[in-house]
Amino acid sequence: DRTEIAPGAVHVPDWLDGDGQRELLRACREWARPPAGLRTVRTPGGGTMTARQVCLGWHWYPYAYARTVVDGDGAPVKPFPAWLAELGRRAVTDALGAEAASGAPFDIALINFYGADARMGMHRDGDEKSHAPVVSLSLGDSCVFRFGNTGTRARPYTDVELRSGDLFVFGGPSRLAYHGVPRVLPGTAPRRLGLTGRLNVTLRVSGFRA
Ligand code: MD3
Ligand code: FE
Repeated sequence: DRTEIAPGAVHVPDWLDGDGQRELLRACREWARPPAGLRTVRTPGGGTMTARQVCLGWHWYPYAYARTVVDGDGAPVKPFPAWLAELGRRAVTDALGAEAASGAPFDIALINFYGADARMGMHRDGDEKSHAPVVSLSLGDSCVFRFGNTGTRARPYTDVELRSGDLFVFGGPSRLAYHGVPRVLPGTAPRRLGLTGRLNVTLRVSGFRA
């Protein structure tokens, strides 16, 4: 089951089965531990993001990448594991086909944790040098995901409910589209998963030199 909500933007509900979700959650819990663990992101304007984040491979801070947690404990960013690159390649193959998955391997993961009141405002992801597709995997509570336009932050939007286990891939003309998470739907996580709140794992290709 695969729905293209815009050119290059493909939603695959229930892509990860229960065991796959539990495995990824277990890994996220390890990555969240210090050093270089889960942190609150502060924006240059003095705001704080309500979703907390941990990075693998390259450390994102508003609005650039570094190899150390320059806006936190200063530790080296955690390594990006080979199995996660393989998972990402399978995801792109299933959503967009083998050709779209044939480029440089994924080398960045940004993992966002959303409590019941967390949101993410409309933004574009333009800090990577590569325009390769971005993979998004959702765990725990469902959310309303808002997909907009490339040229403007404004309407029209397409709102999609993302549930635990769902895959979304953003490639081609959708790679630089505005998007956000206007709300989390508390209490909607699968009981068996044992997660309160929502986790989103995005996999990206940096295009940076190692
Ligand atoms: C469309 N994350 O990490 S995932 C982000 O649920 C981010 O945590 C949201 O936006 C989240 O930057 C949305 C869906 C997503 C991720 C990356 C994209 C959509 C995207 C990059 C380009 C276009
Ligand atoms: Fe984003």
